[in-house]
Amino acid sequence: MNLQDRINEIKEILNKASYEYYVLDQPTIEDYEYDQLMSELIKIENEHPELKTSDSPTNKIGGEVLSKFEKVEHSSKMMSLSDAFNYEELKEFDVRVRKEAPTATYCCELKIDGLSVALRYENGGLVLGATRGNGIIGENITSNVKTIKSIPLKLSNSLSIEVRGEIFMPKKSFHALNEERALNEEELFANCRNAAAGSIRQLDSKIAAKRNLDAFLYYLLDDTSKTQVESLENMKKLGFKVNPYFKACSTMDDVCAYIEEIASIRETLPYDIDGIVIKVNEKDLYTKIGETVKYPKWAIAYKFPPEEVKTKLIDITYQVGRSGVITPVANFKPVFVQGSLISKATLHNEDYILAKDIHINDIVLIRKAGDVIPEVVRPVLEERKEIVPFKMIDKCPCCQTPLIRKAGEADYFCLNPNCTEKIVNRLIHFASKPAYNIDSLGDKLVLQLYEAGYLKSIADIFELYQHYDALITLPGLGEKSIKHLLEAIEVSKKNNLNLLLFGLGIKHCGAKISTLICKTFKTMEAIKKAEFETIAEINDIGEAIAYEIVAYMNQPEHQELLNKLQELGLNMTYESLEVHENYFTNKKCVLTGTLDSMGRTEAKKLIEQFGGSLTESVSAKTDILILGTNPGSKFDKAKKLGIYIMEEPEFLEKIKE
Ligand code: 0OX
Repeated sequence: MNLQDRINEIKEILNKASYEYYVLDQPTIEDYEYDQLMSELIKIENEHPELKTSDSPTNKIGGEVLSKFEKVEHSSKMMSLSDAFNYEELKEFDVRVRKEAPTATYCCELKIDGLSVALRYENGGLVLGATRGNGIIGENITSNVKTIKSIPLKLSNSLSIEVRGEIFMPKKSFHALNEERALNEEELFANCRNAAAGSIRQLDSKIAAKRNLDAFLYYLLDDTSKTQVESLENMKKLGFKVNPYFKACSTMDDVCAYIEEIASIRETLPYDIDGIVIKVNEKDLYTKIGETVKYPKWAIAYKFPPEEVKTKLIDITYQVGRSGVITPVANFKPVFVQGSLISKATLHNEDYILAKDIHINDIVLIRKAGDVIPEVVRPVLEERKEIVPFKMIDKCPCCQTPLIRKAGEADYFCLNPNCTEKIVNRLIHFASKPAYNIDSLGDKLVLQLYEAGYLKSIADIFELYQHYDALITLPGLGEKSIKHLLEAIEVSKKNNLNLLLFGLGIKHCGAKISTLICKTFKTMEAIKKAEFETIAEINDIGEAIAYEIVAYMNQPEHQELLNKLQELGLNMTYESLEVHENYFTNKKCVLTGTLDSMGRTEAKKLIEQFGGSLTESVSAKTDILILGTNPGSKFDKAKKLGIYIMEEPEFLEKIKE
């Protein structure tokens, strides 16, 4: 047998074995035999690279390392789905559909909680895998898609087709990955979807290959099937993995019964689903029913109500906020809620706890409000064995000062101006992202610098440079990190005035109000002198806010602080920033190296003008790494995390758009 014949033979066995194992879930050959054949093929391809083809099963191991993902235009718009949150909204959908197409029936599918992908095949070979992106332009993730075992690299027919579906990470792989990351002290993924998205965005396909991603396909373009059910059957025949739970339903009542059935087995599924997709089954009705710019009108996603999980309330602890407000916090036995592990939730105040009848040792229901913030729904009274009487604390948990609750207010306050937790939280708030946004000055560092005696007031931040020699000797810090910190502090001094006003932490003066005040008064000098009535007259600002601002500005210690900050060189004027939406809107950017055309401050200003942000360090949350000359370690980290790398010419082009 010549080499080419042997390659063909191995490929055929491996492709068949992969299909049987990963798509049909019916293994036919031993893992050992599979591995041996794979090794033989890798060896042949290494010795004869000219014989390696793009559909070789060795692609499943990964190998290609990209510097960035290229953009690709979709052959037709990749649409998303409009949502229904209850049966009422589903009935309304049904009425809308039947108005255009009275005879319509439905095909129900599981809504896989992953990320959409488009797969293009030419002459039977996989030539492109692309993310949805904005629906018109996505990113080319072909080398990573090729590592997904259930996605065929070659179809049995030499067809040129496009299929779309969902890439996901099975629950088991997600837990294993997070366990490994915990051991390596790496940031954990919040849920299966984030883990899948983080993995598919790896520029090194070898990393993606190790992440055990999987995919269900649900849409075949230019298909001649009469119904969606037929289309799914057709995709199965072509060798694609199709989720087995799809079901034809004639009426909305059948659809609701299907939803109930799936809801009852949801937890036992080996992958996360976040709802049910209901599509009109008859494809010839799609044109008649039509679509909006974003969604097809012939399909809808029913979203499951937020998951509520039982756990034991172990303790109620208390936090002292920057204003001195005392917030009780529920500490419960850690539980997974909608894919993330949580152990704490705010209990707001005494009245909230009393109204909800919450007691330590209760079994409580936890859910994520708005899908993000954990919340204690209620105690499970049927499971209560004893009542541990709840009594709100009467002394500050930090400084033991007796707490005050003003008449008509729900909150207790610690009024001690020297309360450590209060001061530290004030400093943390000042340096935080939404406020003065001092990049390297995170919560832990604020606390460390406070405890070491270098940071007591906001003004101290801007005098830290005087302690350079001492700071570099502090544990965990060194020349590099302190230089970095001092640079970030220096850069921040040019911040717009609204960030400074918000950073001061005046009661009721949040980010939006601060901007409104600055837009009206333009300078800190004018704000200091502003009269109660003038402030209260501003649209959206009432008397309560005006009172707090005037009261703050009238206190001699605050006047002293503001004068000091001015002396230290902080910007005290407001520059109106009309935010124009463009590519950078809501994007988190990091710059490494130097740009030829502008400095860091200018780049930051430009990005912020479009509603984006430029921060110091790369994390999984970074969207774009802007690559200047002589990049540092941020470049390697961004590559590892699969973050989009943007070179200077593209940056300039996108800024101009
Ligand atoms: C899913 C899923 C997503 C096709 C036409 C508009 C949306 N997450 O499981 N999308 C669709 O359908 C597309 N079906 C699904 N099952």
